[in-house]
Amino acid sequence: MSGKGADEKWTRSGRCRGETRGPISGKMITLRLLCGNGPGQSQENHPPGGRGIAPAGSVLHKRLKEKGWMSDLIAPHGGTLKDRMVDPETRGTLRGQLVDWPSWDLTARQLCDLEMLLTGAFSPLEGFMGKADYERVRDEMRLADGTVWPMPVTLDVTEAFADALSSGDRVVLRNPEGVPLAVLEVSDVWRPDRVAEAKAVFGSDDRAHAGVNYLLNRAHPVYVGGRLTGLDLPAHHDFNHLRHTPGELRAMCAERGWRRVVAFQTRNPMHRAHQELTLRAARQVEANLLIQPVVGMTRPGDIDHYTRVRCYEHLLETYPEQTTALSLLPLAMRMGGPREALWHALIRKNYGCTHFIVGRDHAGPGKNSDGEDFYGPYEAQELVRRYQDEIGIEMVPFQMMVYVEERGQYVPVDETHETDTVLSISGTEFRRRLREGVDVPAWFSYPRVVEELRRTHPPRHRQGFTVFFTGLSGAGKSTLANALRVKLLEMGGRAVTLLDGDIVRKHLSSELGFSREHRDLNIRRIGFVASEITKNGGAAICAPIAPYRQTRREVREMVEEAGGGMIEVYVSTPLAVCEQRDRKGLYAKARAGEIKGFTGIDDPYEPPEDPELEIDTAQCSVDEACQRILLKLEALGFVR
Ligand code: PPS
Repeated sequence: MSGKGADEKWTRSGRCRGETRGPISGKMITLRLLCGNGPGQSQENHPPGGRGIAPAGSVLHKRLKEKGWMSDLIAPHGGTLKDRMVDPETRGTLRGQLVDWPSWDLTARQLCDLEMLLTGAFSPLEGFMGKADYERVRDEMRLADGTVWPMPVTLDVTEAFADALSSGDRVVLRNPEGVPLAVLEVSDVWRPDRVAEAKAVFGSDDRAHAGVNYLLNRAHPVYVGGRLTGLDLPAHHDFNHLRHTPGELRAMCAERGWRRVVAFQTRNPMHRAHQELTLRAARQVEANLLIQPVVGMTRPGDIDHYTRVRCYEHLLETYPEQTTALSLLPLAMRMGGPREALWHALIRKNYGCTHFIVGRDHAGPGKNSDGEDFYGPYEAQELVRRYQDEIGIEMVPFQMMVYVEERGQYVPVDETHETDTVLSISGTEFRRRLREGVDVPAWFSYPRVVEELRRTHPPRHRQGFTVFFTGLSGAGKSTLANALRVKLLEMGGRAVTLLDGDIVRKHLSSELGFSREHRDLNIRRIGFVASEITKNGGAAICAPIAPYRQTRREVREMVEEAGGGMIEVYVSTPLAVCEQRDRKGLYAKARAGEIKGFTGIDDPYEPPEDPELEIDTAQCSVDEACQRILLKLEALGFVR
């Protein structure tokens, strides 16, 4: 097979070469037969775009129909699987036409949503929501036609892009490399009230909630709705043998004779408790088990999906071979608790599952700014229970699983007795053990899973970190940053990079000025470089003014997402002292009006609200300040 995009995927994944079994994969889903590439079958059976399976009219489709396999499966949400990929001929025509159409480069989150839309995983949606669907989903958890749907799926764009659009226009949606993936026929363009959306959908406008934070701080301000025509699915180059469209998974169920399938959703590594829970659930409802972890976007700070999938593959060895399968879900989670649980159930229905496990605190976003949980631990179960008859997928509710020492067994917490010795290790405690290289008991996990996690998540003293100084010009940031750099080099063990304000402006941001927009861009660049250094185990020391709280927060997110630590040091030397020092003579010029928009004089500086350290260089020496930073790094485990 030749050609680009999704067609290639079949070749790359090896699925059409008739070999899907990986090293551990007695249990991997075998699609060999279903790809129509076995003896006597031609590749003409392949669907457009290459990933759907058994297109209408194909030999395979006929075979499945004759045997009544497809009809035995649970119906997709809304009745029909909305595969939005076009046939090769239409695709060729569209590719020739779209060159002059407006074009939008999709964000990481939009790419995930697009894939879910194009494959039918979001059936009955046929595109990004229009205003009527959006408003009813937000307010009543239903599409405009009354179908249950709890989560907005919207395409957010910039004001500038939206200004040039009107209803009926066709927009080309591209991946970050510029490859056209789909065409959107614009039905609506509107400015949503994003705070109202956050309150209605997430029950809060607190930015400590990852979904709220994305909506209010990262999403663009205008929504564009419309039907999609799919040209190519987003390309994946990882774990292709474990990625399936709803059509492929349905065909697999049909092929294997799976009628009752219980799905398990996760964004975390799985340990013994999860294994016990999923097996119990499958036995309880006498169903086959589909482990379907999310590999799109999860909560910032989660363990990366590459590591997790290797762990799942190890774990799969512990399940009965004939009855369990692993498949990856390219969903971008919103961490929306109850609404998200209901959404997950609908999605699993589209993949052919009849049952869905909802545990404690499903898709929970953690604690709010006051340290309280956003949702009750079993609120998600309550919501799914309310809708399960209407949506037709059955929930398998589960309590938290704990280990009872005397019985040498995991049981749901409500089945323990007062005299039992109950053992459990929380996610936080497990991460601490990884971070500090502390032993993980055998009752908690499997040695190969822990080993895998330790490989990519070494203890803190071997991880990278970023020390981010912020403060007024002349506050002493560069002096401290230089001294810290030398101290760290003296200690050894890590590559150290200094990203000083002036140096960055000379090499990385030489074209930028000091408007808010340019300052933000400058800081994001620094954040990007620092996160790359951190990811690779180095120490990045940044020393820009970075006057805006939100941009500094973005840097923290980037660094933490890269799997390292961020230490924000507020150099709080008062303006009067900085001005008196005036080493570069810039304050004098700013006061004289020769420089406009000078931080602290006629431009704002927003002090950090919760920095790891605050240092006033008028009150402490350089050595003293360095010691405080090193002690902080030591307390956090980054140096020892
Ligand atoms: S920012 O806001 O973080 O992008 O600024 P930064 O890149 O750190 O600024 C680097 C140095 O530019 C000098 N400078 C100014 N600072 C603030 N406001 C205005 N308008 C301005 N014009 C020039 C200033 O000396 C900064 O260096 P430091 O090391 O902070 O003194």
